Amino acid sequence: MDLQTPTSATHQVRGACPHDCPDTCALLTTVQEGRAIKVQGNPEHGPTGGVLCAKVSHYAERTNHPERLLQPLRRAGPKGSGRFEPVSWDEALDAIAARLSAIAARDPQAILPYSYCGTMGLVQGEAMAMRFFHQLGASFLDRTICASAGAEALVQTLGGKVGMRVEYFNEAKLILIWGSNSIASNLHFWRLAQEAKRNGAKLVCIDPRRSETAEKCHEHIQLLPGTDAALALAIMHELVVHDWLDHDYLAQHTLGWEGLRERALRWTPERAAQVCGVPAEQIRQLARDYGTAQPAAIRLNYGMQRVRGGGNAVRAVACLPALTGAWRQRAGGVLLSSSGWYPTDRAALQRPDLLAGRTPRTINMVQIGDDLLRPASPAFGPAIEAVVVYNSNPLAVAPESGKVAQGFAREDLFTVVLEQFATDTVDYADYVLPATTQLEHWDIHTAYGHTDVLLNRPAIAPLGQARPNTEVFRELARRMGFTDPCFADSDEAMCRAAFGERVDFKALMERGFASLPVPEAPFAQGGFPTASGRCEFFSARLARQGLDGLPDHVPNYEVPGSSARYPLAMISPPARNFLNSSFVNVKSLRDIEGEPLLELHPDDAAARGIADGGIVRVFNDRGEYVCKARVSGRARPGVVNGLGIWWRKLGLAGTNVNQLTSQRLTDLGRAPVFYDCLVEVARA
Ligand SMILES: Nc1nc2c(c(=O)[nH]1)N[C@H]1C(S)=C(S)[C@@H](COP(=O)(O)OP(=O)(O)OC[C@H]3O[C@@H](n4cnc5c(=O)[nH]c(N)nc54)[C@H](O)[C@@H]3O)O[C@H]1N2
Ligand SMILES: Nc1nc2c(c(=O)[nH]1)N[C@H]1C(S)=C(S)[C@@H](COP(=O)(O)OP(=O)(O)OC[C@H]3O[C@@H](n4cnc5c(=O)[nH]c(N)nc54)[C@H](O)[C@@H]3O)O[C@H]1N2
Ligand code: SF4
Ligand SMILES: [Mo]
Repeated sequence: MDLQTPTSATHQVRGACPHDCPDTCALLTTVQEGRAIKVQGNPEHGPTGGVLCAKVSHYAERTNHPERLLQPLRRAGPKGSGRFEPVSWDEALDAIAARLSAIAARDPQAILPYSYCGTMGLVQGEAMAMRFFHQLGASFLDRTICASAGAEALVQTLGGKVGMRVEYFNEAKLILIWGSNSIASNLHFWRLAQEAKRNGAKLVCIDPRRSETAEKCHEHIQLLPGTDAALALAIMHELVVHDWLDHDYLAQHTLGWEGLRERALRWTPERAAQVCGVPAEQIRQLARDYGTAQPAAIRLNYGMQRVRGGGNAVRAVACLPALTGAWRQRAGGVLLSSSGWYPTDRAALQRPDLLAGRTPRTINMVQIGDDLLRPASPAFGPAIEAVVVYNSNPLAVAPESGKVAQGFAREDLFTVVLEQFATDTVDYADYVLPATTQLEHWDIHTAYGHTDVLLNRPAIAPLGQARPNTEVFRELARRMGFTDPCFADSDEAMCRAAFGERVDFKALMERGFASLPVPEAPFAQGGFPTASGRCEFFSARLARQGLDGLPDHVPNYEVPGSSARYPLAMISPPARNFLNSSFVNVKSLRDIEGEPLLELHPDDAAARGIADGGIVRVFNDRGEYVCKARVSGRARPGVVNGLGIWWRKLGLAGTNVNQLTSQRLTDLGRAPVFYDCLVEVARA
């Protein structure tokens, strides 16, 4: 039976998980009389294996949620109050088009799109939206909030966001799980790691937090945040001293070995132990394991690059497999992201030619707090007068949210938010436009944790008056007199255009997914997509920018233990049952998480008279956050874990963990430093 044809009261529709997660699962949605009643994993899709995480198993609950936004709204109270009145689509779109046109007549750069990965779909993400903002000449948004430090590091070292194929991790004999809570955020990799474990592999987790994943590995290296490059260099030190090197691979396929070797020799395990806050003997053992196990695989993840030196840290770790020649085997090497393998036709989707020679200024999404408060100046350009938010919740997710809230509270700022739910950001909108969910629209997806393309067909009609993002930008384009035929493209046509002939669209229509032809062991014989074709330990491009050409340990801005006023380092990794700030409003998932929590080590709690379950104030010069203390072995001494990302309005005192984080940027990639943050904690 063709799954797509409704032949009975219930039928199933193939789709793709839209969330910002490496696994990009293939979905099967069961529809009964036009209503989505169940979302499951597609068993035919290898990487999904028929299994979804707890969050998306609740996707039908999310879609049918009684609090879905189902009609356009206009502000009817002060900014931030969340008071609105319903309006028709025509009224809302006419008013928005008129206001944006008026601003654009003065300077379109005063208009800013603000979007991230609420959906990872190429079509509901940056396709019609980008066409619209390109034609308008709006400010560019530097989309750096998650991964750009690590991405830039990979590009400078391996030549792209490429690495091992995930499906071979189960054959490794050693797996380093580095800056990743895989059970929470990369579940389908964790299944492969467990298979490797059953086959005798050793699993080592490198993480300041005793995460759900760390406690299930053979070894946990509980280093201080922001010290990974020191650890990687000390591993290299041991590889050199014990000659656990693949000299042939080094000679043929790497660049800059002499310099890196010299630098590594300065990082004895004792020196790294001081910096990382772990025993030197543990570092020696880690290096011995890495130098002698075959094949040895590293699952690097983005948790370790949210600090000042995050780019250098990823560069240092990404060098390791070339020292030992681990790349020679398909179960050896490193994987941070696979997104660079995709032959996506971004120009066809986003149409940068519509800029017609203009080069608008760029606003970094990480510094939206400061930039919304910045007046016009020759260096900055015009003050930001309008923000169009879609696929993102900046009030909750951007750093230093006190300033973000102050910026969005500006009476003279015009804010439009396309959303599925009344998030913290929606509360500050002038107009709220109800958006469809993944079950209600077309899309096409790449992944960053495997190498398949997935198609998402709508399973049900849009609920209420909800519309896909694409439809909103089509309608605004029409009202603003944009006549290029691309503004009439349908969503299905854009799905086809995303890869052109390079991916078999017929297979996508029939099965829902198609695999890219990526080699099993892509760098077994070198062939890195760098300028030199080698793994670049030394990057001439970075050196030309005046940066260190070799990876090094770059200490945090806020070094753990360096401040008497703020003696604790705070990291804020995701809570397992939320996805960034999505799902916080799904009651069944919120009930599992309970309340906003701060995990503290028993010694740090005792020193402050804090009991498990007590309410605490977490604070620094940027602000204050009130939450419940969880005194537990998940935290190491000197480091507290503020699990994210709660909605501010569902927190105990109207803020969340980002009230404390800073707007500073990483060494590479202009990314945020969420996990480079000193605080003090006291009983509330
Ligand atoms: N359940 C769930 N899954 C998710 C998400 C979610 O919010 N919830 N978010 C999705 C998104 S957008 C992303 S980018 C990924 C994020 O997932 P990951 O890329 O895995 O990154 P994080 O979850 O930020 O951090 C992973 C681990 O790194 C640790 N860590 C923090 N600082 C350091 C450090 O300095 N060094 C080292 N070695 N480790 C450190 C944290 O304690 C955490 O356990 O997950 C995606 N999947
Ligand atoms: N302290 C701290 N802060 C962090 C992080 C951290 O680890 N710690 N993680 C950071 C990371 S890795 C990331 S990626 C960012 C994530 O930041 P965001 O990308 O903003 O992610 P979400 O919080 O999930 O918000 C996405 C919003 O998009 C909406 N949405 C989903 N699909 C659609 C759609 O089709 N149309 C429209 N219009 N809206 C849609 C959802 O309802 C949701 O409210 O947060 C960052 N912030
Ligand atoms: S594991 Fe990731 S990709 Fe799969 S359903 Fe959950 S959030 Fe989506
Ligand atoms: Mo992310």
